[in-house]
Amino acid sequence: MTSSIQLNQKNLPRLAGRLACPQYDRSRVRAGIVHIGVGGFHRSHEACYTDALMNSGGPLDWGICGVGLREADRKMREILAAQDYLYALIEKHPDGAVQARIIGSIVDFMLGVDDPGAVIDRMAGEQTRIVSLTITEGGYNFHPVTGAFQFDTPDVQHDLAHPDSPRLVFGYLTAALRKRRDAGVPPFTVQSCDNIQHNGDITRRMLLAFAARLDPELAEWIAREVRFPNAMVDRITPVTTPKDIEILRTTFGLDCSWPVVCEPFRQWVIEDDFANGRPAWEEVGAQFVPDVTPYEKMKIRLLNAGHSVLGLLGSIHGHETIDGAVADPLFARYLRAFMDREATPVLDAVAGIDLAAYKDSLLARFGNPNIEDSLTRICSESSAKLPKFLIATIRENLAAGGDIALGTLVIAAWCFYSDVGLSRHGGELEIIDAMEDALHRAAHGTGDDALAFIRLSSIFGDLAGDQRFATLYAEQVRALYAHRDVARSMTEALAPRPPAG
Ligand code: CS2
Repeated sequence: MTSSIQLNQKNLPRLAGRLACPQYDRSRVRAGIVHIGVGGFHRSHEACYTDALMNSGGPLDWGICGVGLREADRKMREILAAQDYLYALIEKHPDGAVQARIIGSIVDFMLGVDDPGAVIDRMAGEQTRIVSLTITEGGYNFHPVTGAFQFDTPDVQHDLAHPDSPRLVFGYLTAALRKRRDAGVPPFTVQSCDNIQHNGDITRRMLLAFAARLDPELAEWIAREVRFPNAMVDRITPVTTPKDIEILRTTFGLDCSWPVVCEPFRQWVIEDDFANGRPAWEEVGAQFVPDVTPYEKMKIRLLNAGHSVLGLLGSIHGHETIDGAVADPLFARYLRAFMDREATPVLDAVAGIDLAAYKDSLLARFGNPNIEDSLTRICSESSAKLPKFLIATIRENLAAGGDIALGTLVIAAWCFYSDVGLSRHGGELEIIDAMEDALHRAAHGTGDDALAFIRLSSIFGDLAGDQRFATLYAEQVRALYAHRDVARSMTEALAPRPPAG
């Protein structure tokens, strides 16, 4: 390849000979969607489906205006703005094949931290018919145990005091919906794309709790008029590395400062419950169903929990990536046993889905050696993920007298990870978690009180009071601290146990 070409709108005709580019006239695209939280996942998923739909000749009024609410989103905005909001999507196949294409569905990007009023106006404008969200599991602001909206945080207090210049998503949604109601404009649909079971219902409940504090009448209007479809979203999207930018340059002759990398697989199952129109995403592979419950539970309790199982146990064993962990026969066996013995018994049957085949496919996807999904990414924000991904399964098995040994060891590993923070080889483990201090403090008490970590009630609720769980956990955490050998602990947890009494 001679020299690489900078990614921007003007250069698209020259780039078209090097890789797939948008086939539609981007100057005619109107942003019917405002998306809050433009990270890797949005760019590999919703933005990609939407680009595919416009490529296939679909209408151009469902483009995306990206929105970042935090200062940390500035870098993404600046990079995308310099590229006319274009970016490259790199699909990495298990056999080493790499495909890249340019995604053109994002056509604007606004930063709430710069001008909250402008973002609210954009959301309130008639052209916006969907506001979609990837704000991470922690962004929904519910208490992990009680599920209640948490009012006692500085940001929420700020938003209640300054409803026209909010910081959090619920402040923005409330302000924009108020404007629409007052102007007689029909509301937008609020579409969550995060890994939370009943993500639409939770968004609705949180928004209503917040809005009711500000204006009970508005909350009633929202409850009546706004739709919040539940959805299951899926595409493994590792963190982009400098190597990926280099691949684009050397293989495709493209300069893109922040491409997104993902696996070939993608899935999106959505409840068809939109108030103000929607793109025909089913034409490009999304599934619309009346009830997404069984799909989302299956995905969260198998895929996301499976990631956490490999992430926490694997990190302290010294693995660095998901594929590295599943290439280790003990970890592959452990993951499959966790899915079969503990996760599957508490799942509901999904019509038309063969769970055994689904689990096989997960092992194959995790094994894709080119994705190199780092365990640091997987373990980040475990305090927001584990209650939904894994602790829920343990609770349901406790209630049903099911097996819990494999899941419980993951909690013991999480304690060790949060306290000692070292892998078997002495490598320092990076802990990225909004609750990092609390986790560390609780875990650090383990030497004096084996149950110290699980007494962290904001995560575990009253689980420390469950005799069967507490006894097993104490035994496992003590053994882990004594031998510092997670493989030995895993082998023990895999051994058949007498049935729960
Ligand atoms: C991962 C997810 O960090 C995590 O929790 O399990 O980001 C996962 O890769 C996606 O949900 C895949 O769809």
